[in-house]
Parts: sequence; structure tokens; C-alpha cells
Amino acid sequence: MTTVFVSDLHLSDQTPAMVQLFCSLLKECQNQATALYILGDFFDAWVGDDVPDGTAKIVITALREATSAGLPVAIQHGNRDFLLGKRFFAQTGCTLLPEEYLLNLHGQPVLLMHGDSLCTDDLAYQRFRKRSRTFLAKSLFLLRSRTKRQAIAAHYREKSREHTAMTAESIMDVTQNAVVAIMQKHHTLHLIHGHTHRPAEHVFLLQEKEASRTVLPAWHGTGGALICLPDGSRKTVFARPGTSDTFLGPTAT
Ligand SMILES: [Mn+2]
Repeated sequence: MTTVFVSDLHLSDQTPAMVQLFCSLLKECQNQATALYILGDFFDAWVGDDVPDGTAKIVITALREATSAGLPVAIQHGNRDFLLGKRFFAQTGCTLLPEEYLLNLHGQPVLLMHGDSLCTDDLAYQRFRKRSRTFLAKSLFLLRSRTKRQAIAAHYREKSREHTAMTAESIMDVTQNAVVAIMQKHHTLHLIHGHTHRPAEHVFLLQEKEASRTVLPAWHGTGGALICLPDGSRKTVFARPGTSDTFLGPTAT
């Protein structure tokens, strides 16, 4: 059976085709996968578990169905949806994974992360990240009205767009130093993350052993997923919404 990894779907009311594509991925996983891992930025924005918007309602219902049918779905926070909270996980039956999660994948330890904490050259972002993730900052934010929270989130998205436009590409990527340090900390030779929207398989030496870092694709116009098979092989597959494309191929009969 296969294990499926996705990240950076950035689902919102503005992306109905991607929401539908995710629901069809869930169905495929329900039939053909042992587990689904969502490594952050599942939603383009999440300002609290109360009063979910249309997209959130559709996704919560679909997740509930999939987990009730026996599919384990595990989720990590991304920088856009780190406020996904207890109520969301209770409603969907999904599991919240910590920021750094070491998975035993078919006998091999694999580190799962969203990836934003690895962009250590982006000092402005790391400062913001630290400030916004404290218990106090999150609690104060959640005390505000939903309208105010949405306005604040929109403001930060705009600031993020400006920052992205003004900052060199290399600064917004992960740094190899951070990658090596985190992999050594967890004694693993394989890291899977998202966040940078630069899907790739990077192979390098780590203490004289071959190590790899798989970067998951973002769902821009096309959906993408990493498929890992029990024999240790893996591939990134893409599916276009509104077509007969599938992520896992035809159901075996
Ligand atoms: Mn991200």
C-alpha cells in the first residue's frame, strides 16, 4: 500500500477547483493508500476554528468521511494555517503532528516538516514567525472578532507578498546548514517538506551517507502529491482539476 504526502494546497473560497481536486484525492487515498500526510499550508488562511467559511465546511465534511472510513490523515501546521486548532481536529478526525515529526515509513525514518523554519537566511520572516507563534500572541489574536482577524490576516498576506517581491529568491529558500542540522538532530537521511513551492528531489552527502530532501509541489493550477511505495520507491505525481487525471492510478480490481 502507498503513503501519500501533500502540502501547500492553499485552499480557499477562491480555489473551488483545487478544493474538488483535494476531495477526489481523499477518495483515492481512502481506496488505495494507508495514510495521507498534509505538511502545512493546507488552507491559504485560517483565522480560527469558529465559523468556518464555505471551503472549510466542504473540506471538514470530506475529511470526516475519509477518517470515518478508516483513512488516517495527519496534518502539520504551515505558516498560513498554524491556527488550525482543537475544534478542527475533533471535527475532522485528523491528527495534528508536531512541527518536526519523525515518521517510520516502511521501516525507514523520514523527517516531516512544513519547511518555513528552515529558511534561516530570511531573518525578517523568522522574527515574525517567532513573534506570531507565542501562546500569548495566538490567544490575543483569537480573542478578536472574526472580521478583525480576517482583516489582520489579509494585511499580513499583503505584507508577505511585498516581502516576497523584494527579497532574493535564495534568501527565501531553505539553507543547507539548517537542513543538515535538523536531519542530524533526528538521525535521518530523508527529509520531506513543502513551503518553498520548489518541488525537487535534492540528493547530498550527510556524514558520508547519501541523504535526500524531497520538496513537495504547491497546488497552483495543478495538484501534486508525493507517492511512497512499500518497496522504498517514490514519485511526485500531478493531476489537473476537471480532468480524468488521478493521483494513484486506476483502482485495482
Ligand atoms: Mn508555507
